[in-house]
Formats: sequence, C-alpha cells, structure tokens
Amino acid sequence: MELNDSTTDNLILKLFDAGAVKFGEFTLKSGIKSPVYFDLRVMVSYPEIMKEVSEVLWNIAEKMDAKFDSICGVPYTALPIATLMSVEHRKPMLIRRKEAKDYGTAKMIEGHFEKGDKCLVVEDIVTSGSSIFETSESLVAVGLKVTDAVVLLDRCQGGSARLQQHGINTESAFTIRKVLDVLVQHEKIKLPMKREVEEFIDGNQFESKSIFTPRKITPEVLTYAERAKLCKNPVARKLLNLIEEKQTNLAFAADVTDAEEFLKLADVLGPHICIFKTHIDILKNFSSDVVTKLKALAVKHRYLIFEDRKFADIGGTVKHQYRAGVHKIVEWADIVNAHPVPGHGVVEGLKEAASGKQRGCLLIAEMSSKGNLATGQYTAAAVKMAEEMSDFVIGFISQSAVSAKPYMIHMTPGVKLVPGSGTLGQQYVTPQQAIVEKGSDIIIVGRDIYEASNRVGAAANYKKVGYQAYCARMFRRKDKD
Ligand code: S5P
Repeated sequence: MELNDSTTDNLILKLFDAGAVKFGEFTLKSGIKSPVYFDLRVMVSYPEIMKEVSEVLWNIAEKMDAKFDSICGVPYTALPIATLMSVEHRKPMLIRRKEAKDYGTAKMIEGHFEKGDKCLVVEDIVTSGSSIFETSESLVAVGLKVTDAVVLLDRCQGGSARLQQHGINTESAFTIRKVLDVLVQHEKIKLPMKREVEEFIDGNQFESKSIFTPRKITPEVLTYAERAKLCKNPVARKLLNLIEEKQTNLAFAADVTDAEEFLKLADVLGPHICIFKTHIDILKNFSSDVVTKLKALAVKHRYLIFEDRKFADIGGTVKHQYRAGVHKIVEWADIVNAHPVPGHGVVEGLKEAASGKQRGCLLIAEMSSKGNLATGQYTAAAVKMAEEMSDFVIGFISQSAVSAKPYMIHMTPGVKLVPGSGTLGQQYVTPQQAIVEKGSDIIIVGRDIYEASNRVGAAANYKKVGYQAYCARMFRRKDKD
C-alpha cells in the first residue's frame, strides 16, 4: 500500500539524508552479509521525520480499515512512532517489555486492556517477520487479538507473507525496491548498486512455509543459569544450575534390568550427566538398598534422579502409586513425569504426595514414538496445564520447545548421533536437532550409551556434543537485521 509518489519520495530522501539508509558491506544479526543497511533508529534525532512517519503509518492503518482498540510498537525503534500515533489520535498504547526481569511475575505487556481487545502492531522494518510475530505472540498471550500490523519499510524478503500465514495482515509505507528506485532517480546511488541490492533480496528470501516457534522469544538467549533464577521450583533451579556447572545437558536413560549393573552405571557415568533417569519397575532385583545407594551416588556426582514412571491415572490413585507400594518413588526421585490425559487431578495428586519435599514433575507433551497421539491440541493443552501449575510442574518430555516460558525445562528422548528409526516404533533425532533446531534443553539417551562397548566414552561424547549444541544455540543470532 504505497502512498502517493511525491510524499513517499520525499520521505525516502529525508531518511537517506538523515543517514537511515546505508550502502556498503554490512553483517546482519543473522550473520548474512548485506549490501544495504537501514538504521531507522536515527529518526529520534529528527522530530519532523518522526512525526511524518507516524502520520504515514496512521494513514495506512486507516486505509487498511484496521479496527483496533490499542497500538503497540515493536521495541525499540517503533516505540516512539507508536507513541506519536497514540497521542495524536487519542488511541491507547500498550508497551511490550523486551526483557522481563522476572518472568514468573513480571507483566510482559504494560497498559490497560480488556481480553479480546484488538491491538495494532507498529514496526519500522519487516524482514523475516519474526519481530512482529514475537510482539504479537506476547499480546495474544495476555488475551489480546492481533490481526494487523503497519510497517514503514518492507525489505521484500518474505516477512509479510509469513506473517499473513499467521493471520497478521501487514502493510508497509514503501518497499526496499521503491527506496532503490527513488535513490537512483535522484542520483543518490548508481544503477549497479541497485542491481546488487536487488540480487541480494532475491537471493535472501525467508521461506514462507517455515514456522516461527515462540521459543525464539526468550530461552534461546538466556543461559541455563539465568533461567535458574526465574524458577519457582527448587528442583528446576538446582537442575539448571548444575547443568551449567557440570557443563552437561545429558540425561542417561538407565534401561537395564540388573540392579548391580544399574548402580555401576550410576557411578561411572556420574561425572557426565545431569540426570539419571530410571524405570525402577524393570529391575529384576529391586530392593530399597538400591535406591539408598543411588541417592548417595547422585550426591557424590551431583546429578538428579528422574523416575520415568509416566503416571496417567486419577489424582487419588497416582498419589498412592507415587508414595506407596514397593518403590516409594517420592522418597528418592527428584523428578517424576505424568501424562496430562487425566486432567489437572493427576498433577494435584502427585503434588499432594510430594508435600514437604523438594520435588518436580514433567508433563509428557510430545512423544518420540511413531504414530503417538500427543500432538497438536493435546500438546497445547499439556503446555497450558503445565504453565498453570508451574510451582510443581517444571517442564516437559517433548520433542521440541513447546513452552516459551524460560523456567520450563524441555527434555527430549529418542536421541542418537545418527537420526532414524529404532525398534518398536522409536524414532531418533540428533543432539543438534533436539537442542539447536527444536530448542530443547536436555537430551535423554539410553541404548546408544548402555549398548556401547565403551559406555563412559559414549556418555562423555554425548555430554560434549549436547553442550556444544547448547552453546551453538546461545550464539545463534536472531534473523532480524
Ligand atoms: O516419548 C518418549 C518419552 C520417553 S520418557 N520416548 C522415550 O523414548 N522415552 C524414554 O526415553 C524411554 O522410556 C526410554 O527410557 C528413553 C529412550 O531410550 P533410548 O534407548 O531409545 O535412547
């Protein structure tokens, strides 16, 4: 939706003269080298330009016939623009925090609104669409509706189309192609430069089918230790801290049936793991002595014990299953897990049984096995349930980062160095796929370690590869320039 030509041309020239458009060789945040760079932040030094931009964007919103109750600028560049639009047209504004200091309690959205209100998102540039999407996600998370966004400049790299797929109609004042035309016409740049930028745009398109994951909002850029500070549950805190201290995000799945072998593994693998995951009911020679020894080894090597019991009954039953019977799981396992299928009661029952102890629970939001039913709405419902009970639920068994809350820990089973299928429907991804691509936090590895000829060597390698994947994720830049 371009404005009339002389207004647009003038504005482009003013922005160019203000140094908001630069040509040369620039490394974008994504690491990609670009022949052009827009720095619209300089606008704050030119009140007339700011005023004009805010008017232009307001007019676009009117032309779009976008009905909205409030305006929210994507932090930071668009904040003053949204402010001017708000003040000039008496439309309330909302502020989305960029960094919430304490995600447990802090509000991500400041300002008054009613659930169901529509909010217009304002942004300076759309490249991949991820910034507008992130802001929209935060607004939607508190009950607002976002269907429209206005931006000054569209870099023509596919961002608007991606946003459209997520139900956000994005209109811009002008495109990068228009900027090039105007600058050539006014002899600010030469034709070869225009061609170079056009080639860059054509060669750097964001795939329209790619899915934004909400996870990009925060945990990806927070360390395990930083996230530990945001946890209400002491087990989650302890786990995130020890991962960082021991530099391992490896959970070992101790799926062996002999107690002696089980304890030997708990000792020799200890230095390499953050979690020793058990299926205590598969031990053919279980005795309470086994768990006493296991607890001592967990203290010696500083890891947590996770009994992978997958509770899935009504609250009253799981309470007994957790604390009674032969295994008395609540006495020794720091972490247990549950299927959300029975509803909140399953978590409430477990929580009651754990009362007075430092314990945490994971919900099974996704599974690794072929044809499993934990997908789509079921996964979304698991996330909602977990977030509502986050004093006791510390995270998920999942194949990806299903929650954007940084205090939620994601553990992924079905991990091998070589991806593919295992026996009886098990499916495998690599540590890199789990941690970097899917945004998970902990890899769970079983047979690739206990079936290895050198089990300690295999665990040490998974420790290294898993932690390197986390480091790679930390240093990966977001794709907005
Ligand atoms: O979806 C799941 C959930 C779990 S907890 N898929 C899984 O494989 N698991 C568990 O992870 C499974 O019970 C086993 O203990 C471990 C995977 O073992 P591996 O030998 O295939 O690495």
